[in-house]
Amino acid sequence: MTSVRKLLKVLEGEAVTPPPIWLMRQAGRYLPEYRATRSQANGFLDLCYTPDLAVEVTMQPIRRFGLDASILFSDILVIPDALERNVRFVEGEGPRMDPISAEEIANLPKPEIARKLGPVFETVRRLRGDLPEETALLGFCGAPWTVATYMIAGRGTPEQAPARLFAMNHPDEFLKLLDAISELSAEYLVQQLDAGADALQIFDSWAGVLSETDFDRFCVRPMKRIVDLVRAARPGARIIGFAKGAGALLEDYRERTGVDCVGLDWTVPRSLARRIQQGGAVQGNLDPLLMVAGGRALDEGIDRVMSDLSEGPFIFNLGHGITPQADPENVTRLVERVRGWRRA
Ligand code: 1CP
Repeated sequence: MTSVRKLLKVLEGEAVTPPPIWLMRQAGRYLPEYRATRSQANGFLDLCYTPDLAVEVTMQPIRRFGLDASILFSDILVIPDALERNVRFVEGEGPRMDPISAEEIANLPKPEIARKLGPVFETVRRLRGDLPEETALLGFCGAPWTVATYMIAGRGTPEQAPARLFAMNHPDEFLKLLDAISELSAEYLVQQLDAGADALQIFDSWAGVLSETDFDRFCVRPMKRIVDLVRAARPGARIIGFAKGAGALLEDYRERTGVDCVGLDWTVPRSLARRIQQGGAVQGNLDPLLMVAGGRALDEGIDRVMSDLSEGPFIFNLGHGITPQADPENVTRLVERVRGWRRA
């Protein structure tokens, strides 16, 4: 099926000029209109679970910048929330939850996703109605490894020592936890597709702290399991896999996980990026700090990414989420430059 949505053409392996563009974390604190809507919610999770507000913040960057894709406003930590881990967001500190023990993993609840996360699916349904015809709508979830790091530590930690140590001390329970998250996440993604999401992204933000063996066991296999489960339920589902910091281990990530598109962070060398692109679509990989710096540094960064990757199937994005310090004017500048770009 050919689509008016450029991002979907790229996910089918087509090179589109100019490439579709969207930004990870495009709805967020760098936008004054986000901060205004956020202040109407009773905390961050309430924002995620109130369709009126979640639709509004999802639409904000689309209205302001006319991006080619919109990403559902939610968070990867709604899965631990569905698993009753007492998830909360502490102002100025980030997410917190009750650290899970090996004993608790044996007795994880089996939440009914349709009911627990019902408001998220309602948000997706409304968004597909409100978005412009040509704007793709992405659903998402966190990859099992990344979600597990928060469930074990109870918070974000710099190198995920608590989760890595837990996997060493309780290998069976740890794999069981990854399995439980995989199954729940696959169900969650299928329901996002049914509610109207055009494609999906799975965020493995902490893939970069693992050895090769652990990357295989904790990132690649669970990612493949989710991809297989989603495609068994909804054949042809389009999926972007983003394993941040995985470096050389990204070489055969597409083949080993089955994702349609490989997300690249800004540290991935161009030679590797181009080899990965030989196999299909890639997404990335501008340094997000350039959205703070702006000016000539930003222009040069954009030209570098375009010159490296714009000839093949490519989705322009940052190499990770946009930060609260970014200047919205730099996003306007970025979108204009990408859309007007010609090889010198
Ligand atoms: O107070 C606020 O407004 C909270 C800031 C915020 C926002 C805007 C959080 C807390 N989450 C989100 C939204 C969000 N998170 C989206 C949808 C919005 C969009 O992209 O436009 C998405 C896709 C995420 C995904 C997410 N949440 C990831 C994976 C991507 C990434 O950036 O690595 C991760 C690791 C999280 C956990 C999380 N949620 C929020 C924070 C501050 C964090 C990171 C905490 C940490 O590691 O310390």
